[in-house]
Amino acid sequence: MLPEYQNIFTTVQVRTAPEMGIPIESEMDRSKSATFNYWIGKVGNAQLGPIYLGFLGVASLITFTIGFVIIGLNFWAQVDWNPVRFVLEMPWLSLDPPLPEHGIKVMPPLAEGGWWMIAGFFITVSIILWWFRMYRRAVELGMGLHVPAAFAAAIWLYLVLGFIRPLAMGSWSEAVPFGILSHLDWTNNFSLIWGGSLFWNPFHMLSIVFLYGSALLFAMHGATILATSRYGAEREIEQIVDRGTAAERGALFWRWTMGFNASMESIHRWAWWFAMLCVLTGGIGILLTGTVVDDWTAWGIKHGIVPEDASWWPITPDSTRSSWGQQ
Ligand code: 07D
Repeated sequence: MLPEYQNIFTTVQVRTAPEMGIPIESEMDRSKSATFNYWIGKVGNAQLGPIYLGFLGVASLITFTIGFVIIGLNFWAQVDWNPVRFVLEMPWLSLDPPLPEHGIKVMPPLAEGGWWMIAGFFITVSIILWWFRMYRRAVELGMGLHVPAAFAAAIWLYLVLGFIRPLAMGSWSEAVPFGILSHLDWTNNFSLIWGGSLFWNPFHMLSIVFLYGSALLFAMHGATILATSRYGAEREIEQIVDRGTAAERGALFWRWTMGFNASMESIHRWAWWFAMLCVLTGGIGILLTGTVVDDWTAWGIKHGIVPEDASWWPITPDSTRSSWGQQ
């Protein structure tokens, strides 16, 4: 069983004249050449390029670079422009949002959050320009708007975290810092400050359901397609219109193992909804925190979700089965 090839890595790579895509009106927006790369071919399509950039793409890359470099220079200044410390201390470096006393002032002093405002502005502009680029390419290629919709869902959570909620709270200091460990620290503190544990926020619960659900669906779908690719399942479009043995086999496998199966098309609909709902519910949960609900544990106790005696787990000889269980 094991020595048999199980299709884990791509073994066959196409080498031919590069596929240049359809003719477009603005030819100068698309790079002219394309090459093949062996290692890229191991994980995806071996062809590199041509890439379409156009105004939105170029503007997005420029604004992202400006924001990224501002963050980098601030980090570097924090280690006295020492390149070795810059690398070694990278995880601990941070560009923080404005101090609380500046509220939602448009331009606080540079060293007290001003640089964070400027970097955040450029990165946000970059993300929005990239969204428009995706939208335009999807329309021009005659596609549905599913990719820009999914990206917009992620941008919703991003904007709630860094813009909408701080605005609603009246202070940029509520926003997330730019930093590797500092943003984790922020996340941890957010959970502790607003009621001790974000777990009792029902939208955090929902967001986790869709996060874990996405991983489960991805595992099931990826595994099913790879396991039936020996019958051509990776040619998904043909399998949708002309099912043949691969799609039917995958469907049969799940019907036999769990009594129900997605269709070749519906599995992608599930995946799309799960991924979107993860960030949509997440954004709602964050936006409600501190604006509508300022203590999720108290909220949970009030609504019978959280036991008043939080020493329920782990069960020890001394612990009771919680006041919640006995109500
Ligand atoms: C963040 C936004 C979209 C991103 C975009 C990308 C660039 C790069 C580059 C600056 C991911 C733009 C960015 C292009 C810029 C430069 C250089 C998407 C994002 C557009 N939690 N938790 C979630 C779990 C706990 C907390 C979500 C699990 C604790 C807070 C998810 C556990 C505490 C927040 C999730 C757990 C806590 C979250 C994220 C377990 C303290 C959020 C979904 C098992 C640690 C966020 C409602 C996502 C949220 C969030 C999972 C525990 C705090 C479901 C599994 C109890 C403060 N948590 N969490 O896809 O939405 O993010 O909450 O313990 O803000 Mg949590």
